[in-house]
Amino acid sequence: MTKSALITGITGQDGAYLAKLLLDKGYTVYGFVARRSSDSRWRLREMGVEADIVYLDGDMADACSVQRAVIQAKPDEIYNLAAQSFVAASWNQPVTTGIVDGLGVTHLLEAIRQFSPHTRFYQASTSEMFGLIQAEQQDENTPFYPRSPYGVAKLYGHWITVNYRESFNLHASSGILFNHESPLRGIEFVTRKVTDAAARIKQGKQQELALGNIDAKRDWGFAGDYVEAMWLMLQQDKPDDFVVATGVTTTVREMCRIAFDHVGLDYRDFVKIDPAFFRPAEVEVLLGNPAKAQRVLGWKPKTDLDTLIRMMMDADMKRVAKE
Ligand code: NAP
Ligand code: G4F
Repeated sequence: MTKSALITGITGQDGAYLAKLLLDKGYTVYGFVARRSSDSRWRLREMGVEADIVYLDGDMADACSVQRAVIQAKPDEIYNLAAQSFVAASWNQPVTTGIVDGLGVTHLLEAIRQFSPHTRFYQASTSEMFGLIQAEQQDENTPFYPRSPYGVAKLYGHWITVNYRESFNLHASSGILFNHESPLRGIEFVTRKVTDAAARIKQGKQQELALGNIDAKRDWGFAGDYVEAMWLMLQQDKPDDFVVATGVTTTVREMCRIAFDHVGLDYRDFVKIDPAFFRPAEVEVLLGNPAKAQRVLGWKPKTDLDTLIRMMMDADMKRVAKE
């Protein structure tokens, strides 16, 4: 029988990759979409799936709309990807971030508990919950120490997912995903900011690139690989929490080198450090241990950072040339 899934945050990077993955598997896909004044479906068009989705409108801050969507879809699976996901913005919008990324999770879990308890639930948790890291390599047992309103809100979302699993026996799993990128990544995140700028500089449309802390280290993977891990979590008999990462960490500086190198430029000639891009509290380094995901889910990342950055550079070179 055809399975069905409801994806919140379907218009985001991961939503677009996940929608394509599920449609390719034969799912009926419902997309929970917030009303915006301008087009937000461009990623779904890029993936060629815009017309294949059943859209349900609402907002994670609005419990009534969340409840209505769950009742209308009564799906086999819900993937909660909706969030104010930009860490830097969370200091300027701490309350919205708390409501959408934190309480919004309860809106969904409560709707599932009351109206659709058979539904399996995936929560988009994050390595930002590790923040000021308490172990050199972070796994499912590493204590959390969030460093931003975003990290704090996500930690609430994570624990309420665990709590509803334990309290009400829901099939609710949490993916603690480390940074993952793609040509569909938002332009404000550092990898896309760099690949877009390198393409513009190469094509004479920009002169320099202002960045913040380029000594920060991240464990970067490819979004297309990571949505497979989300799906695998909901195919298990037992719900659980899983770290999804590559197990390799790299500085922003080295990522710049790879991107500029790909178009024959030296990043040192163009990157300027601007204090405006430093954060009130920084997560200096993240490095995940995906051993449990590999052992239980049979998941492994397929794309290394070099390949990922080259893929993003190629896409940005083409897009900038067309502008
Ligand atoms: P993204 O591109 O920023 O997408 C976020 C999505 O959430 C968009 O569809 C956005 O809609 C939607 N959204 C925001 N506020 C909403 C609201 N109030 N009501 C309903 N929808 C709302 O994020 P992403 O990179 O795909 O990440 C997906 C999820 O994984 C997020 O929860 C993020 O926090 C988490 N995560 C991401 C990473 C990563 O490295 N990418 C790592 C760990 C965890 P609009 O398009 O209309 O704005
Ligand atoms: O690309 P970023 O903005 O991503 P960040 O903060 O790691 O968050 C992303 O990954 C999380 C998973 O760990 C997700 F939960 C979250 O939703 C999001 O997807 O910044 C990466 C690093 C930071 O250390 C930042 O300080 O790059 C550093 N950086 C240096 N200069 C910069 C810049 N980041 C941005 N965005 N812009 C800069 O100019």
